[in-house]
Amino acid sequence: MSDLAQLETELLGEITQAANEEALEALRVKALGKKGSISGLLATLGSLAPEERKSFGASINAVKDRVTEALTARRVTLKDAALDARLAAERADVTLPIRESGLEAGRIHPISQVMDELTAIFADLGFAVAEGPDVESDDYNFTRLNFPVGHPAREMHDTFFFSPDQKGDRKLLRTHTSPVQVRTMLTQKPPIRVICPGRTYRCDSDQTHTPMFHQVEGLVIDRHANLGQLKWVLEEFCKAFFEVPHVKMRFRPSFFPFTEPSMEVDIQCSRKGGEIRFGEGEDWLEILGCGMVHPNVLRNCGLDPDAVQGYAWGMGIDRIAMLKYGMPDLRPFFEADIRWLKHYGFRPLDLPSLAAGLSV
Ligand code: 2NM
Repeated sequence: MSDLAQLETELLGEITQAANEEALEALRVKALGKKGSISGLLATLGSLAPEERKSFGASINAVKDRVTEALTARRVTLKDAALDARLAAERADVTLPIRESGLEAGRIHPISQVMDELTAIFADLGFAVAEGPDVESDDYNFTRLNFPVGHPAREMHDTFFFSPDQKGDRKLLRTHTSPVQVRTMLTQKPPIRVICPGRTYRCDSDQTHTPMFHQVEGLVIDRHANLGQLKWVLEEFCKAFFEVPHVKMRFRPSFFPFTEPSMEVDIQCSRKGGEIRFGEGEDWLEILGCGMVHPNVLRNCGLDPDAVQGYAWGMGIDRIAMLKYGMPDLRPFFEADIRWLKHYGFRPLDLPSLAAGLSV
């Protein structure tokens, strides 16, 4: 076998054996690169006699073509094999369960849930939701609500005051959501039907009180708004909220500066084995305060007590959330403990509605 034929056999053999694209590239350089074996043979042509040069040159070029062809063919084979290997390694198992999404892992806080439930119930009764700022003026939080300056009822609210501004005005954190009702009466024309859920603040902290808590208050202003309607609204609310067909309620005389007459309302319940049930039993539980809006409040809010009257009520959201969902302690509400929220929280897409059920 001639040297040329032997070189060709060797190269073609090595090319078929090349294990990967890098090895193949090394072979290409070894044969066809500047210092490669075939390039070396071509460089010797110059020293040959013309007729010899012609036939040997043709033979070398033929070998060069076949080696190039073999390189190309092997490269295609290796590329295909590499792709097959990658596809096999990266194969997705479409039968695996999907990863839990944030929507599944997240929970709605019981206070948000109860606010959504309240809103659904009162919206069904024709009430709109009104909101206002947490930072209020003394005027809206107290004076217009018939808390006279220097009246002891002001001190009972344990108010958080801000430092006075240049004009000597002292802002405060609202101690109830009633200033939202003041704002509503000042800007809307009767008939008015609103509920005002939101954050409220009092400088009080123990087993049953947190300095920030949540209230919902309701207000109806109309020509003939009366106590009979108030009782009906509150009974309908309690039945819907506690999800029972009947409730018994007890209205006891009380005092609030902004209502006259004023009442505290108890709901009948049973307490067996540490569990509270509504609509049965012999025990009473206080759940809210209410009354007819005081004529002074109506006047202070631009309304004529001889033309319209109103009823209003207020209750603690945190407290009714604890009652409804059997949460024994108030403090975890504000501790952001993910384990507590997993236990007591609600799923984000289970929105409360009267048609689908308030709490699923
Ligand atoms: C309560 C109890 C009774 C009340 C009164 C008013 C307003 F602005 F109309 F005068 N808002 N909220 C009210 C009445 C609140 O909470 C225990």
